[in-house]
Amino acid sequence: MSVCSALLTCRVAGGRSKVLRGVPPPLSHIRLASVAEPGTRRTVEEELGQPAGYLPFSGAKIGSFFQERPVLKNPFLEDALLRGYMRRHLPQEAASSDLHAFGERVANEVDVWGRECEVNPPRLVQFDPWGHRVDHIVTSPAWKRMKDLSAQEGLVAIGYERSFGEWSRVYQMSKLYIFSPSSGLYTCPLAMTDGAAKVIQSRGVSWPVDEAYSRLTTRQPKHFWTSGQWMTERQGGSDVGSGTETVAVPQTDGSYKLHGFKWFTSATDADMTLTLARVQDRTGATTAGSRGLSLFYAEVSRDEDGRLTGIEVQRLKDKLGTRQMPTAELLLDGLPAHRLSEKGRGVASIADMLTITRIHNSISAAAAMRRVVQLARDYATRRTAFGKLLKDHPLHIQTLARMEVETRGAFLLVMDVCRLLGREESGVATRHDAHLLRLLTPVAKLYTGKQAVAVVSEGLESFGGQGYIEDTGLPGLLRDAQVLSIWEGTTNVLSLDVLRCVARSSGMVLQAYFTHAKSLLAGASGVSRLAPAVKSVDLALSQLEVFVQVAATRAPGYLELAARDLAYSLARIYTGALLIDHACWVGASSPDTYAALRWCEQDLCPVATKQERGCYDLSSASHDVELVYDRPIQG
Ligand code: UCC
Repeated sequence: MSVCSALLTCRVAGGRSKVLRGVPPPLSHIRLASVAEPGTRRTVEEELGQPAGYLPFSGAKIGSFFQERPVLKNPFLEDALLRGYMRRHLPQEAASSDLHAFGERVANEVDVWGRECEVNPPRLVQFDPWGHRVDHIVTSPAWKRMKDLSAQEGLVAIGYERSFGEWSRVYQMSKLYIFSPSSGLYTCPLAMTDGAAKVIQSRGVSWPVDEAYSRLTTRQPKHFWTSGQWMTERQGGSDVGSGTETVAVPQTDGSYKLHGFKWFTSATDADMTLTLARVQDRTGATTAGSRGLSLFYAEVSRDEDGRLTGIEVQRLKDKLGTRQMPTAELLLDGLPAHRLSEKGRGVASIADMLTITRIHNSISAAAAMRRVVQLARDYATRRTAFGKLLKDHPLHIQTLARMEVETRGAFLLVMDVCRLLGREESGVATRHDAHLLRLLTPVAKLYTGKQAVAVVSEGLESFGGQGYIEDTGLPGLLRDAQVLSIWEGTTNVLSLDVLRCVARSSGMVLQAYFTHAKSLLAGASGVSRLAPAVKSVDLALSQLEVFVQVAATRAPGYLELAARDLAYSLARIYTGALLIDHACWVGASSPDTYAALRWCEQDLCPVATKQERGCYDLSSASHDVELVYDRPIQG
């Protein structure tokens, strides 16, 4: 018997062999049994002196080949565009060495926690063994570790410390970009925490929110708080002006008690929340619509019996994805709260939070694309099909390259929004920057949210059937991506928000857009390798200008029908200009140029193309209705 055989089996009484449990079968030995050509080598059975056809329950019998898994490497080191962008805009050693170290931590430590959050989702314990209501949301140890890590790494704090001046937001969001796909969705509470800190800072850090502000922005894990953002009620989360039923009953000390039902509250294990409610007057009456809404601050606390103060957790939501994170239905039954806004200014006051959470959403979308591309390209160096590695199949690499172009575009678009946010917060923003930030925030959110689903879905396909197998962790990427186009404003709601900000600014946001997009092309004049891309963006900008002029003369319904295509056009053209600008940078690489050229090959201005085809005429709207409600002909 060979040494290998001796390791694999041992003789027991009666002359039978048994496989030793827990001993990994040596590959060379198994191959001998399974692939040896007849007559050339002896089988295991022959070596052991067993009759031919003997079938032990052996690991050898499930075959010897196993597909190699994709390996997550340091997501900072692996990302050529992120590193180039940082070298160009934030070359300080302190920033890049922190990103390098954090990338190492994400790959080697945090990613496993993220997976633990997925397989060990939160659960609700409503009653203690003696029947008392406790409403404990039990989360995994990994979820709790994410909270400590977030404080230590300054994932919210960096935005408020502003150590890198106007580039602080870019730095903070770069860390979140590296973290997001491994975070077990902890980026969701961080988004709302950041949004709450921003609202408090904008309104002035004073009682009753001064302590909250310091806790939201601390690096001390023991002091760190997260915040919720409870906006969605049973009637829906888009039209909050008419959908909010929660009332705020004034108390004699100037505070309020909230009564209502919040239908979708994410990261419900938060320490505090910002929420909207209608202040009751002395007769108990409230004002309807947006003008009746005010913004409130409430802490989530427990009384000495362990009961939540003024809150009952009705149930946890059973969601398609984001299962790592508790999302609950809450009955507010006298929740103590403080009004933060003037009466009736709730929506306008929470808008700062919406800006921040929408930017976080866009970062998570770009990060999801980046992660699936990183894993897919690693896998392509390991998996063989039709006689060669996937990376040597040009069609496979073409597919990955298309995903890469989308990912690069998303990254540059989102980072430009972060750049504008950083400028605004450090006091160097011009009016033009402020207009651009207002316009591009919904544009980036809606565009990247949609593209994330498409790119991650394509990414799963590049793993073949394994991309569809739950415990590879890959399907979770797609489930989690799907929410990015839904929460924080759906694609259509944000498209209408784009129209609204154009109207409210009397077109100034568009003026800023055209001026800045053209200035991004300036560096490329005379750069022949980029000429086709520059020509496409130039043409698309002219088409967009014509569209805007024509649309301004039409009835409002015309613009509403065009809203989504307009938002897509704004995203594609601006992203094309950003890719061109980046490719002109002295440190740019030839893939940067190639990505710009490829991006600009698509229809950059679909709103003009569809306008030409009459897609927004009123007759189109009625044809759409007929088509959607087409019924079989009777008889
Ligand atoms: O369900 C949810 C999920 C929670 C989980 C969060 C996790 C996030 C993690 C992401 C990272 C992984 S949250 C709820 C989702 N719902 C929304 O996002 C709301 C969607 N709907 C809208 O955005 C609508 O456009 C509304 C609600 C804002 C429309 O309401 P109104 O009342 O019709 O608003 P108006 O009249 O357009 O605007 C009222 C005021 C105006 O200011 P004033 O009065 O000074 O003129 C607007 O300029 O608010 C201002 N305003 C804004 N300002 C409205 N929207 C904005 C904005 N986006 N930016 C700046």
